[in-house]
Amino acid sequence: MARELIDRELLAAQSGAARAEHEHDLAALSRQLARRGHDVEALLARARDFAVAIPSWGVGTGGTRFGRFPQLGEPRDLMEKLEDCAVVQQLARVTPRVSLHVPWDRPRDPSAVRRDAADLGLAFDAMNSNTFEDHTPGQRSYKFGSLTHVDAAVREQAVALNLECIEIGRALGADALTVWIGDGGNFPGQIHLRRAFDRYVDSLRQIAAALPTGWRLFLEHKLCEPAFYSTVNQDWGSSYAAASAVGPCCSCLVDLGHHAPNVNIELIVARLIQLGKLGGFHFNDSKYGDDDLDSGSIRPYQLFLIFHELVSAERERVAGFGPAYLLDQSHNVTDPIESLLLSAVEVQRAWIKAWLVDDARLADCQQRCDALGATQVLKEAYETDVRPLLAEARLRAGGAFEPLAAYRASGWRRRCAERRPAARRGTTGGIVG
Ligand SMILES: [Mn+2]
Repeated sequence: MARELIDRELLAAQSGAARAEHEHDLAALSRQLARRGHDVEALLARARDFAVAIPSWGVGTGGTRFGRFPQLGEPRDLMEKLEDCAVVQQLARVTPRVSLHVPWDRPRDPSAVRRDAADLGLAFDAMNSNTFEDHTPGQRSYKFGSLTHVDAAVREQAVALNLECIEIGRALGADALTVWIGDGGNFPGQIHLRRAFDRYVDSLRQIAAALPTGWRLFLEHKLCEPAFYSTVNQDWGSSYAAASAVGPCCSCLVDLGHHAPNVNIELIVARLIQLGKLGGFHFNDSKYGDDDLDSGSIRPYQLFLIFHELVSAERERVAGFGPAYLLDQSHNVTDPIESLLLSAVEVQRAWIKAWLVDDARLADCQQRCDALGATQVLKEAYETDVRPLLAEARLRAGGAFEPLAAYRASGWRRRCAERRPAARRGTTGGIVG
């Protein structure tokens, strides 16, 4: 039984007060879904089985290059970050795993961290290597690249950090490594576009060779930033080419904020599924670029359409399909726990709604070239209010009826402000790939 940081009595009081209305709403939704051929118990099982990981950097206040506005009670070290992750998991019951970023969170004793996390009901998701900034004085600089640097010694150092991530991840019980590099050029001619990509693949092969059996290597592409003229892995095509060259253990990770405005991301998702190279997701939302806004805060329909592709692959039991899900957001003006609670539920909502799509009717509309009929099938699923279903799934799992309200009532942040008085060091968070 996991150690719970929020008082159970508080959750029980909240759900108790709402019980009668909730049961009424759930019964109405069940009847509506039954008319459409859906079994609520089966959907509750889907909701229960869905999980999205939390990044260790996500519980600290983020920022931009203009500044950061830390809040009271921020986590100051890995253990405190795990506590905040555990609060999110206790209330929303969608986020049982944490993804670590090295060296921002380099556990001195990974086995002890694993035990502490398990005590809080948490396990570990994909490891993330950071070779997009310099962290150790005296080390070779990543200013002009890491895995693709022209200097072999810099590449070796960057590969070595990834191998360290794998070792830490083994001890933590993780089974994947995500590689995002900031490598690229700020000027035409600065880097040799083809040679840099060759060096990227070569370095990745060295990392892949060190992967334990069953581990996966995810490549994260990004259109631009920090290199603003060209990036080595800039799009899903480059990512696919690199993953294919590295081998079966390697696949592509889609971060929703890493595309040009108006790009059809669900189409990219479909292509990568088709090609057997969809490894995972970094969920967030964006208006202009890599904004790292909260998932579903601006374009919830896009999120649903992406999940429609994912659920479609799941229904068809596409071989080897099993993407890893992570929230990758920067919480600049909110309490990160509040953002993570709402975002986790938002992603779970998109997942459940995608299961409401009437696949047979959609296929029939497509066959008859009925464009409006087809799009209405999707809208019908998307417009279904599944809040009672998600609340029921949370309640059955021991979570909160309304996670945000429960969190605010718990006074967790206020207590943290007392228990975590002065930051020993700047909490890491903010701009991540
Ligand atoms: Mn990302």
